[in-house]
Amino acid sequence: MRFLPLPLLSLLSAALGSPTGDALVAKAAIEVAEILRRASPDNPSGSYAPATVDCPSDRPTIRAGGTLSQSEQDWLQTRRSKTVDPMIEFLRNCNLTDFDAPGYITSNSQNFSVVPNIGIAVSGGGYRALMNGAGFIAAADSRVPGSTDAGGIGGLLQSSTYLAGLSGGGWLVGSIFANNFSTVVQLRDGYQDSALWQFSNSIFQGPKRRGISIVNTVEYWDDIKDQVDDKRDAGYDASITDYWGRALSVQLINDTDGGPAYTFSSIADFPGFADADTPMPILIADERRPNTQIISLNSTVYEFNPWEMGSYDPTVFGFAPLRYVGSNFSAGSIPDDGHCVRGFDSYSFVMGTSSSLFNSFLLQNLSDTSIPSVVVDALEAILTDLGNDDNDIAAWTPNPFFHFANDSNASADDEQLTLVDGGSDLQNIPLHPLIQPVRGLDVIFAVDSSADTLYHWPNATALRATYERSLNSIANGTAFPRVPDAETFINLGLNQRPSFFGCDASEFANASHVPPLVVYLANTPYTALSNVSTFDPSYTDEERNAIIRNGYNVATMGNGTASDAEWPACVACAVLSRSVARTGTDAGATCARCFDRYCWNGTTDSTPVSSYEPTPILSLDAQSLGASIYGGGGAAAGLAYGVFGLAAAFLAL
Ligand SMILES: *[C@@H]1O[C@H](CO)[C@@H](O)[C@H](O)[C@H]1NC(C)=O
Ligand SMILES: *[C@@H]1O[C@H](CO)[C@@H](O)[C@H](O)[C@H]1NC(C)=O
Ligand SMILES: *[C@@H]1O[C@H](CO)[C@@H](O)[C@H](O)[C@H]1NC(C)=O
Ligand SMILES: *[C@@H]1O[C@H](CO)[C@@H](O)[C@H](O)[C@H]1NC(C)=O
Ligand SMILES: *[C@@H]1O[C@H](CO)[C@@H](O)[C@H](O)[C@H]1NC(C)=O
Ligand SMILES: *[C@@H]1O[C@H](CO)[C@@H](O)[C@H](O)[C@H]1NC(C)=O
Ligand SMILES: *[C@@H]1O[C@H](CO)[C@@H](O)[C@H](O)[C@H]1NC(C)=O
Ligand SMILES: *[C@@H]1O[C@H](CO)[C@@H](O)[C@H](O)[C@H]1NC(C)=O
Ligand SMILES: *[C@@H]1O[C@H](CO)[C@@H](O)[C@H](O)[C@H]1NC(C)=O
Ligand SMILES: *[C@@H]1O[C@H](CO)[C@@H](O)[C@H](O)[C@H]1NC(C)=O
Ligand SMILES: CC(=O)N[C@H]1CO[C@H](CO)[C@@H](O)[C@@H]1O
Ligand SMILES: CC(=O)N[C@H]1CO[C@H](CO)[C@@H](O)[C@@H]1O
Repeated sequence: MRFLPLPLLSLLSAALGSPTGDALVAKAAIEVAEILRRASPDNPSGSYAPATVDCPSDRPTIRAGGTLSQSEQDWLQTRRSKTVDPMIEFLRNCNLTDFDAPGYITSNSQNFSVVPNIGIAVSGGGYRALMNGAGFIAAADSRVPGSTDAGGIGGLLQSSTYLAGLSGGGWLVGSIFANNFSTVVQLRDGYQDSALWQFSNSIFQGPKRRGISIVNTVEYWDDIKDQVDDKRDAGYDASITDYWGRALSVQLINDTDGGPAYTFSSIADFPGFADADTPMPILIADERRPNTQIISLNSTVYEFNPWEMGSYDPTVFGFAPLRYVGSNFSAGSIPDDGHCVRGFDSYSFVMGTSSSLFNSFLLQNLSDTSIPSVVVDALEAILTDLGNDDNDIAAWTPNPFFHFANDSNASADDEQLTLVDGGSDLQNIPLHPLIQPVRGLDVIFAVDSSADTLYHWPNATALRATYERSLNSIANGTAFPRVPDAETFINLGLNQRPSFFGCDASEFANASHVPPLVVYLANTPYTALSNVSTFDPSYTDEERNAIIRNGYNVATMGNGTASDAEWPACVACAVLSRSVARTGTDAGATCARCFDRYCWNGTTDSTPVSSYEPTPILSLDAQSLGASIYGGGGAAAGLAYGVFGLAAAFLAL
C-alpha cells in the first residue's frame, strides 16, 4: 500500500512511452509525502536507480558558498519562531531560580539575535554512537515520558534549530528523519514484524523477518545486489558504499526492503520538516581523492542537508541542489542540451557515504558463508578497480562540482567526486556545519561516542581536530574554542562529566566572529559499559536498551542524581550564555556557579595516562553488558575513525 503511487506512476509513464515528467513526479512526491508524513520514496524510478527527467524551467545550478541557501533562509524564519515557545517551556522547567529566563525570551521573542540558536551534533562510532547518541536525543525530547521530570532536559530538542550527525550518528539522525521524526522510544521499540532498530541479527545476516515472511541471508543479499544493479544498469558507477548503505537501511528505514527509492532530498517535502516543526538535519562526509590521505587541516568537508550538498570550505565553496545531483553539471550548470537526473541522492547512499569507513567492515564479513557468491564477486570487482586502500570511497559520479571553482577545487577536472566517512579527518563530531558564521549558532551540544582510547572511550580527539583546523587557512573564517590535550581531558575528568568550552567570549576578541559555546558530553559509564567496539555488529535488545539508557544518563547526569541536581539549570545557562553576553544581561548567580563547575578554565594536567578505565558512576543495569565487553572488540580496539589508512589496516587484520 505504501508504494502504491510510484509503481502506478512508473506504469503510467511506461504506457505513455515518455520520460517521466517532472511536474508529475513532483505531484506524486507531494502526494506520497502527504500520505507518509516523512522522508519518502520519491525517486521517480520507484527503485534505487537514478532516473532521467525533464529539467524544471528554472534549471538547477551550483551556487557559491558565501551565504545560506534561500531555502534554508526561508525555513529558518519559521523554525526560529517555532523554537520560541518550546524554549520558554524548556527554560521554565530548568528551574533557573535567580534569573527569569522565560521572561527574557518572551520579551525578545521577535528578535532572533536574542533568541538562542541551538545545534546538536552527534558523533560517529558505529552502533555505539547510534545508541549513545539516541540516549541524548531521548533525554532532550519533551515527547519522551519522564524527560521533563526532575533532573530532565526534555524540550532541548524542540528548542533546537539544527541536528547534525556523521557516520553512526548519521544513522541516528537519518533514521529519525526517515521515520516521521519518531521519538527514540518509538524507534527503539519498533513495531511488530519490523526490522527497525533490531540489531540482534547483524547487518551481515539480515533481518529475522520481513513483514510476515521469514527472510534468509541469501535472499536479503540478493535483493541488495538487485537494487545496486538497478543503479548500474541505469548507467551509474556503484561503490561498496551502495551495498553498505542498502544493508543499513533495512535496519534504519521502516519500509519494505529499507525503502530503496527513498531520497535524502525528500526530507524537504516531509511536512514535519517543511513546516519547521523539527530541527534541520545535516549529515557530513569528507572528500578524499583516491590514493591520498586527509587530516582536518586539508580535508574538504561536505554537508548533506534536505536541499543541498556541498561545502563551505574555501576549496570547493559551493553547493549543488541535492534533488538534481546525478545530472551532468559542468562549470556550475547543466548544458542546454543536457537532461536532469533525480533519485541519485538515495537516502541510503547519503547515510552510507557518511559512514563509508564501514565498507571495510562489510568486506571483513564477506567470509560469512551465507553471503551469496554473486555479491562477493560484485564487491571484489569493485575492489579490483579501486584497490584496497580506497575501498572506503563513495563515488559521487558525475561530480556535481566538475569544472567548478577551478582554481581551488582539487577535483575540478575529475568526473568523479570521491567522498568518505565524515570522521576520516578525525573531526568525528559534526561541528563543521554548526560553526559556520553564516549559521550564527550560539551553542552546540556535542555528543561524543568516539573510540579514542584503548577501551573505546572518547578523549576529545574530535574537538582538537576541529580546534586545530580553526587556526588554519582552511577554516575560512570559522572560529572554535580552545580545548586542551587528551591527558588533561582524562586527568581533570572533562570526559567523565559535561564540560563547556568557549565560555568566556573575550577569548575571541581577535577572531572574525564569536563561535558557539560548546557543551561537550562524552560517552562515559553511568549505568552500562557503553564502550562497545565500533565494529561490534550485533546487540541484544537488552544491550541496546542499556546503552541508550546510559546515553540518557550521560545527558542528564543520571537525572541529577549523580552529584548535580542543578544540571538542568546549567544546561539553560549554556543555552543563554551568548545571548545574555550580547544583550549585556546578568544571568544571575546560579549561572555563575554553573560556569565555575562546567567551564574549562584553561587549567591543564598533561601527566601521562597509563590506562583510562573509568568506573561506572551509578550502579550498572542488570541487563548491562557482560564483562567481556570491557576492552572487548579485540583487534579493532583503538582503531577509532580517521586513523590514516584505517581501511587498509583493517583489511590487514
Ligand atoms: C507522523 O507524525 C505526526 C506528528 O506526530 C502524526 O500526526 C502522524 O500521524 C504521523 N504519521 C505517520 C504516518 O505515522
Ligand atoms: C532518568 O529518567 C529516565 C526517564 O524517566 C529513566 O529512563 C532513567 O532510568 C533515569 N535514570 C536514572 C539513573 O534513574
Ligand atoms: C524544577 O523544580 C520543581 C519544583 O521543585 C520540580 O518539580 C521539577 O521537577 C524541577 N525540574 C527539573 C527539570 O529538575
Ligand atoms: C513503521 O511502519 C509501520 C507500518 O507502516 C507503522 O505502523 C509504524 O508506526 C512505523 N513505525 C515507526 C517508528 O515509524
Ligand atoms: C594532508 O596532510 C597529510 C599530513 O600532512 C598528508 O599526509 C596528506 O598527503 C595531505 N593530503 C592532501 C590531500 O593534501
Ligand atoms: C551524462 O554524461 C555521461 C557521460 O558523458 C552520459 O553517458 C550520460 O548520458 C549523461 N547523462 C545525462 C542525464 O545527460
Ligand atoms: C574550468 O576549467 C574548464 C577547462 O579547464 C573550463 O572549461 C571551465 O569553463 C572552467 N570553469 C570556469 C567556471 O571558469
Ligand atoms: C587519545 O586518542 C587518540 C586517538 O584519537 C589516541 O591516539 C591517544 O593515545 C589518546 N590519548 C589518551 C591519553 O588517551
Ligand atoms: C535585537 O536585539 C539586539 C541585541 O539586544 C539589539 O541590538 C537590536 O536592536 C534588537 N533588534 C530589534 C529589532 O529590536
Ligand atoms: C580551574 O579548574 C581547576 C579544576 O579543573 C581548579 O582546580 C582551579 O582552581 C580552577 N582555577 C580557577 C582560577 O578557577
Ligand atoms: C571569511 C572567509 O575567509 N571567506 C572566504 C571563504 O572562501 C571563499 C572561497 O575561497 C572566499 O571567497 C571567502 O572570502
Ligand atoms: C558476522 C561476522 O562475520 N562478523 C564479523 C565482522 O567483522 C568484524 C571485524 O572483523 C568481526 O569482529 C565480526 O565477528
